[in-house]
Amino acid sequence: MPLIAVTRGVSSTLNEGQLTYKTREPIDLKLARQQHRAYEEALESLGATIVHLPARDEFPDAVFVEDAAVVVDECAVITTPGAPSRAAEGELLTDTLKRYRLLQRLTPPATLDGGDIIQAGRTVYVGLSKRTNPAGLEQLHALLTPLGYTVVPVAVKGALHLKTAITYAGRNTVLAKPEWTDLAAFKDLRVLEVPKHEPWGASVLNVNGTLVMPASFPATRAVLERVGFQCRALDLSELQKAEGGPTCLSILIKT
Ligand code: CIR
Repeated sequence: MPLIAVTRGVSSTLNEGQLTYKTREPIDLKLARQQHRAYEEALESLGATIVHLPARDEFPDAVFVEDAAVVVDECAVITTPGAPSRAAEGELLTDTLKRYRLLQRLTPPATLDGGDIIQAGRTVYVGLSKRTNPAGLEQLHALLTPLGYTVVPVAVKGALHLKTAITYAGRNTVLAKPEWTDLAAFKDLRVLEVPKHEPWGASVLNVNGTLVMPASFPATRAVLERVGFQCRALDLSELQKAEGGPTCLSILIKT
């Protein structure tokens, strides 16, 4: 099925972005841009068509485009990301997303980051985190349940987003850092655990059956490959310094 990947260029202000769990380290912008381009090329080689939006320097974190919208088959929900510096990022996506989907919007007091959303078939898991509040959960629930989705709230403990703690790898399997979430919500799925020394390894992105993941987690890659997943490891060091990972750099849209 044709797949669009919406991305956004790296802001020259990325060094001023939000940090919650990581200590600030200088980000090499030139390298960050090379890594971002290599990410786009990897998605292209896996069959996605890249829709690249220009960097917006007034939004340091806007390269992490996933947080500003949630796209399902029937609609695109423009979110209000939970960090005040990011709250208006959803509006930057409306012109692009309306080409592919009916648009819906969350309204105050809802805040929700796309990084807190996991979709596994018709089930949508919503992480309650520092970024996604109960009003965000309620509004997403009100939009998606009439469309036939089951919306499941999940606690996020000690991680920025649900997708920092757990992602859906495909084939009824999730990859998790168990301490950072409540695995009871995923009891119907097979759970693979990241090795203890790679706590940030749980975030992988399934693109047409291949898992795009950071090269810095080789032991996690081995866990995935042992059970038959195809992996594509990328150097994302500079984007990881900004607390980003492979999922947050794109919005995938089936067309
Ligand atoms: C932030 O704190 O919002 C950014 N520095 C990182 C966002 C990463 N987003 C994601 O994993 N979905």
